[in-house]
Amino acid sequence: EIKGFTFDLDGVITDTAKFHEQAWHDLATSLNVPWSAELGRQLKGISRMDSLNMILAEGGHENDYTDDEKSAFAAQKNQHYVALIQALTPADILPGMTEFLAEIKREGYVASVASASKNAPTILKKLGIMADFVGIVDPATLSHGKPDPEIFTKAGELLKLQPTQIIGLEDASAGVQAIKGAGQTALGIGTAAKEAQPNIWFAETKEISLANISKQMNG
Ligand code: B16
Ligand code: MG
Repeated sequence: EIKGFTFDLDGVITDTAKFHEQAWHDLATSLNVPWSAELGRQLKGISRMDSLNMILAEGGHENDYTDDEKSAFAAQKNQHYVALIQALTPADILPGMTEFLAEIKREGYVASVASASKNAPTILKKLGIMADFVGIVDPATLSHGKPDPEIFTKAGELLKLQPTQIIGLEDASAGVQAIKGAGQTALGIGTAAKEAQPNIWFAETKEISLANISKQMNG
């Protein structure tokens, strides 16, 4: 029996991808790396350092910078990103998710956050939904990023539930793989998530409700 939910943040609760993309695009341009929409898509759900390494590789610069220089580039991108997310308000919660969070709270389910973003607490505060979660996994404590199950396993531990009692929500293929690896039921959102064959799938966040989830779980 399902008793809780583990939530990815970017692409599930709010669309911060556009801000990540803007900040990475600017950094790439300053490093003479050509930007493409495809590169922007590939960075979704990927950790900060892995994202930087992908951008450098795209420009053939994988061996051109020291670790210190790379840290400085990542910090520069983050500074820009943090400035952009200051404008977030509760109106930036994706369609249907305010209602879904209220519904699960009303029905007695617990929720936690499994986001690779070190800025997750800032974002949740700006969206006004911090109190809807019993905890947020600190990505600084992780040894492996998604698709490794570690982040969803930790998010499940915060709920004090068994994996079989949990549904994980994700928009990225690597994230769906991570949920399945943690032994939780995977709820995928959008075309990218579909690739990893989630147990439950919705095209858009506005379709997510307890009733629509039960329909898919019971065939
Ligand atoms: P930060 P998620 C991920 O969030 C983003 O999708 C990804 O683009 C970003 O690089 C990563 O967080 C790290 O974020 O630089 O803010 O620590 O989808 O796991 O909620
Ligand atoms: Mg995501």
